[in-house]
Amino acid sequence: MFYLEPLPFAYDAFEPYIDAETMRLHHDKHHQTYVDKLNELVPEGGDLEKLIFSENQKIKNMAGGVYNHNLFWKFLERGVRGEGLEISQKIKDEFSAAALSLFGSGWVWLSKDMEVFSTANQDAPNTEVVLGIDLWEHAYYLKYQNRRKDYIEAFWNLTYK
Ligand code: MN3
Repeated sequence: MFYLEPLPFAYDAFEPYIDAETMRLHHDKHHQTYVDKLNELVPEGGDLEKLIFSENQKIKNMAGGVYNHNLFWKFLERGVRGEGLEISQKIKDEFSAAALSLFGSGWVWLSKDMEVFSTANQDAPNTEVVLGIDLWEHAYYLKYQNRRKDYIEAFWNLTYK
């Protein structure tokens, strides 16, 4: 069985940048759905870090959805603890530009080696990452509607110096 880990901070921890309602839906509904569907597909359970690279596209999608969100909450939690990541303005600009130009739904990540890259849909990063932004509309639509740029700008206010 796969389980949804509790959100490691209060739903309103990032008001006004991310509203509590968005956070609640994102964690309790969207993330939960990935967990539930992964359990349906792989009832015997397994190693999430292997399933994210499954050749079965449905399993890969759901495992990635679980894994990516686990990372996302962890990165945000770091900010709640006041341990925001120190990164240069150049990297921030590069990350923001990649996030703004990503077509459709997906993620932009920053690797341990300060390389910015994106993944489509719920494809998981294939290297160790220190930061990621969820660019699915469910991450920001209630508050920002189509204004992805405003969400990306707000993201830097959350946690990162
Ligand atoms: Mn999401």
